[in-house]
Amino acid sequence: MYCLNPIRWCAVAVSWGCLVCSAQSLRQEADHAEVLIGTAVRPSQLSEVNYASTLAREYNMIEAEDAMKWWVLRPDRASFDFRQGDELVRFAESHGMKVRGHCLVWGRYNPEWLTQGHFTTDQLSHLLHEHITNVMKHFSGQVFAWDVVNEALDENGNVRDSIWYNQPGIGISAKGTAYIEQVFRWAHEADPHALLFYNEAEGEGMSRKSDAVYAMVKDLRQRHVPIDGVGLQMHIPVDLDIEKRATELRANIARLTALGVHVHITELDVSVPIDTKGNSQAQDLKRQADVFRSIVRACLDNRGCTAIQTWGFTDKYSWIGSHSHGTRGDALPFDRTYAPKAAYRAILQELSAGRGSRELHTSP
Ligand code: 9MR
Repeated sequence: MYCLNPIRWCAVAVSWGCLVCSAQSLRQEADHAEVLIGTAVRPSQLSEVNYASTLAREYNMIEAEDAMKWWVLRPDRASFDFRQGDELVRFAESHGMKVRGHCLVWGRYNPEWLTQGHFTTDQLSHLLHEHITNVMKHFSGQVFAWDVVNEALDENGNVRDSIWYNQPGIGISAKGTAYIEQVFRWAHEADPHALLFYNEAEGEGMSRKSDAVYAMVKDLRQRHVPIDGVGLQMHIPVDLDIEKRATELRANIARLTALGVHVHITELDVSVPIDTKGNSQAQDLKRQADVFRSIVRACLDNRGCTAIQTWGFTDKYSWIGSHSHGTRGDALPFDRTYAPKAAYRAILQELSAGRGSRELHTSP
């Protein structure tokens, strides 16, 4: 009963005598289901008509894929360059979208002047406090939620070595997660209205890493450290046991939300193998749709899971191609010509089925 273009879906359904005729876009269904549906965005693509129109039609939330990271915001020690971030905020405001901020503290992809600067712990502490304060104040009232800390734990659940933790760190390296606690406190001071998230990779199911995230968030909440949510990234390959993954994801979402924090699915993509001609297989894309369906359903079934975001939306632009040296890709809901894929239709159906009594906890 679907036609490929969701805009035309209603008209086709009516002409076929369909009585249930409502879904036109992901964002319309997400609004009804009271969940945020988002995507990472690259400001350089906003001038492309298909990119901008698909984005505005389908999503009610965007996040800067890179535009709010240190390496873009901080060309040197003295300057802040907010131009790309501001462009995203303007786009969001003119299309009634929310903006997630990503990310204030990450041990990787920092500018060379910072990593090679031989700063002391006192200097690093000052630099990080200043960065968090200036960036959050700049986007205050525009960015409703921030990934304050990104990927701070390793696969065993230990705190990763990093410039902020112990190389040389901001001065509290012997105390495990104490530096994470400190930056959440600074973030809350800078913008008391923003929701503050810890964002982690490969810790979506049940594992030593997700156990450590859970234990850390539990400890922080018990001591009233201002943390409001956990971001589950979900960069996953299609070839996995869907049932097992979904069951574990549900269990992890359940234990995290029981602590009183939001869960956002923050960076979902489901990569499939790509052949030497750059093509993927139909059966993989069908299976990919089932994976998207199971994840969206797992989120919607828990009202503390308040946002579902993919890491990009068109297979034309994704980090996976270069990361996998062309061996994997096609991981997103729209193909390279912006046609909706089976994955899109699976998400749309689940959002449509998820309409109901969910609450939004996304102020301001
Ligand atoms: O997709 C992002 C890519 O364009 C950047 O080069 C890279 C380094 O900044 O970051 C990628 O996004 C990452 C995200 O910020 C954190 N989780 C993993 C994402 C994919 O690597």
